[in-house]
Amino acid sequence: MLTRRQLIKAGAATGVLAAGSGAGAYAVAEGRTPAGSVDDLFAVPLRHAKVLRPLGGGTRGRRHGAGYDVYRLSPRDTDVSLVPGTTTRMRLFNGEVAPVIRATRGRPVVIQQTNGLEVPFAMHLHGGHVPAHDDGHPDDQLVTGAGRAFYYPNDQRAASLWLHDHSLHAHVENVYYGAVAGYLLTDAFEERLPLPKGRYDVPLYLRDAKFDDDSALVYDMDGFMKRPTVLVNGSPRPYFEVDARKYRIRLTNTSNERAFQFQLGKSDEFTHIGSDGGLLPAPVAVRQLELWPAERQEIVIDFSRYPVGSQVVLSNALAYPGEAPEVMRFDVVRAAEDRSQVPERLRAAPDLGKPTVEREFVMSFDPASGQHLINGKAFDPQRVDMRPRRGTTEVWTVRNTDTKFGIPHSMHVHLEHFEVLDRDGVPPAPGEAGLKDTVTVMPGQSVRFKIKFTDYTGKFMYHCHLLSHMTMGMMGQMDVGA
Ligand SMILES: [Cu+2]
Repeated sequence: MLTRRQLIKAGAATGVLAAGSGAGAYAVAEGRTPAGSVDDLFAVPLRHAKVLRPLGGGTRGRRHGAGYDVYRLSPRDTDVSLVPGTTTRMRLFNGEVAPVIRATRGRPVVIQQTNGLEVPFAMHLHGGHVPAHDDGHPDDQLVTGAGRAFYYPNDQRAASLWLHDHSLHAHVENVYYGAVAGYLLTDAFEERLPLPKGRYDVPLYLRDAKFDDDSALVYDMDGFMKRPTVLVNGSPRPYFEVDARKYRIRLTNTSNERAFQFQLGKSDEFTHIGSDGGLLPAPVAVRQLELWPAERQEIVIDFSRYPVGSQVVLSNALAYPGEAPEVMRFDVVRAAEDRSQVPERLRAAPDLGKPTVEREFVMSFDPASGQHLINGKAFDPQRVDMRPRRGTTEVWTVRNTDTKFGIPHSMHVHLEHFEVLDRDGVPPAPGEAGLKDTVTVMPGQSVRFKIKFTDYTGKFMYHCHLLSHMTMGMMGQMDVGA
């Protein structure tokens, strides 16, 4: 158990902006032999996220029962070799680093799960529009050895969703030790677009990590600036051999607190096509792109602009001082045909209706208690913080008042995606014009968004997705009524 003193320290230490010394951020790498280290650059090939097949084998999409697919997805302790010659114990779904379910709108998915971990587990489909019973309420935990089924209707727009633990006390460590999976939902609208598909549609699950000299993952709640290794699908700063053509790359940040600001090559241009809630209204040419914890950004990189033999580095402009900024390297190895295109129009945002309710959420750190609070309160599973009504559109204002400690926060809302209206009164940039489910709010900033409650009633969470803030209280509970 944490002492009160440790709690205060942990809370105070979570200021990403307040940090700056970077002391020791890369120190764990020093004194190691370069061979077989997680800190070697571009020494290992990118692991490709394993696409799971429905139970019963056979081809993907095989029908089971009344038109739904059944998967088995169970977390368990697994020893994996992230770099040759080393072993790391992780908590992984089906023993795989970030396995992926590919689902189609209109065809539900049932997931059967047994908790093979020694700690509780409560799986949440991040970005999913699902009944409360299947949403992974923090109290809805599977104890060790227990099992259940989750039902995901897949009645929502195509989007890159992901699965992670949401259990009341174990989620931070369960996510840190690797219990995440991808959930890529497509639909007929998206399938008709000429975007890169098949093996040119590549999900990348990014996170930071700290390893000890024996390649074991080390979790230190205070140590968010001391996780210098970046893993992409579990590969430490890998290289990825690509064809000289366009790729759709789906970026998901599964880190606890790490922010990325991606840059490609020498500030080369790439195309931003989607975010949390799926495709943007229109593609945006960018030279940098931020990705905060739990967010997704989808991009198209056209590698035909580079001669075969080129090596193009994706780097993080928000790396802490002393850290290697490199995230991964694309090696352009062969010419290739490319009939894919990025259309000028992608997907218009839906009309979320006229708002009739306004709410305000003040995100703040309390140095006295070491807790992170929403509207002055730490999470209490016995308390319902608000009762939105189904069919109602609301405007939420999220204010981050943590200027003193310089702590960024985010707001993630379960159940519904939302539309960002403005940041400090300024309309969102084109890259934020699509639907979102997680929005970052910098110290002193206010973000307003519009959200409509549809379909499902019951208890759902909203919280900061810097996971150690959430575990230190920055979460609330809404009970959506009919
Ligand atoms: Cu926060």
